[in-house]
Amino acid sequence: TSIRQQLIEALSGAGGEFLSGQTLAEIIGCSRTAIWKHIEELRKDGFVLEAVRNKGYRIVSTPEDITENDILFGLETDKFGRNIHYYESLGSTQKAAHQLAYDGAPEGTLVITEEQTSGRGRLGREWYSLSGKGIWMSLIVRPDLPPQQAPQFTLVTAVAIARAIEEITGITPEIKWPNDVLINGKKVVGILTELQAESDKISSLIIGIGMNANHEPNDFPPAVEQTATSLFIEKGEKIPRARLIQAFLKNFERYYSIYVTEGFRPIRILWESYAVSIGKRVKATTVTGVIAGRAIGITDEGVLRIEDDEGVIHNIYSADIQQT
Ligand code: BTX
Repeated sequence: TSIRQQLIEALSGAGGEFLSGQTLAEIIGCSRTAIWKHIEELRKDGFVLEAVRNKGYRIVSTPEDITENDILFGLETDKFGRNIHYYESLGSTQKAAHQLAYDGAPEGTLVITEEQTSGRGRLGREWYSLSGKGIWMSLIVRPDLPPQQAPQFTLVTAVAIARAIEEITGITPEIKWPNDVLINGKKVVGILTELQAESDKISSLIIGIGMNANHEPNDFPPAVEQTATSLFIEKGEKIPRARLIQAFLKNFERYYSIYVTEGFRPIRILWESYAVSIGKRVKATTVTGVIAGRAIGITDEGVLRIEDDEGVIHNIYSADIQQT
């Protein structure tokens, strides 16, 4: 076995305790410089390793780990992600979260899985959720708001995701109304917001997020290989998924609180700073037909505005958008 592999095994076997560079060098039978070099390599590959002088190294998480403890360690939120349901495999985290919400799970509850066997997108579409490569999760939110405001949460979520991706990878993604996050024009994240409502009040929102984190190019099925990408493909380095989840939860908590206290406007401004289609010609396919024109922005309600060639402004509540 390689030094790298032995190093991973030694650190993982230490059960979260520190091991000094000297000890590691002795166990593995190499120089301390070699240990140090491999520690740096592991960091680049998404391992989170804590180094403390006089104590040595300790493994905090591997790029593979997204269990409850991996997410809780270093999580900076008060509420979001504090209650985690982790599964190795699920049909859909949406389905599991709906049931939990129905049974009274508190706001901030997160359902997360390594793999989805029937991950879903909007309108019954499929969401490919390969095992171990992505972040497939659903968040339960219980805002004290009327159901009409539910779609705005897709935009709040998109902004929180864009920020988290920036923080973790240094790449600034683009947002495509209403629910796609793109890098270099390819889809890296999809968002699905579903509602449980009483007559005039949201009882819970189930916000589903699918992030392609560590996929390699041939991990995508032919149906999406031209249109999908992953953070690993774009960045060239493995993504520590737990860190990305933490960054998302922190940003979501922050923007959610801004939204609830100050309204949608500040979110709209942030959202527009990431938006790709604004100012461009687009084609919106809605359930009632196709509208072509220039996307001029979103309203304070989060509704997309398109000005057609006659100068008529259309408010788009739900559609698929293509840039033309
Ligand atoms: P959407 O309807 O906007 O996009 C779905 C479309 O995106 C598919 O028809 C396909 O063309 C493409 N697609 C499918 N899988 C991928 C992928 N992995 N990467 C890029 N493109 C893809 C978007 O719906 C909302 C997706 C939400 C997914 C999350 S995962 C956790 C939660 N559980 C669940 O079942 N869904 C949500």
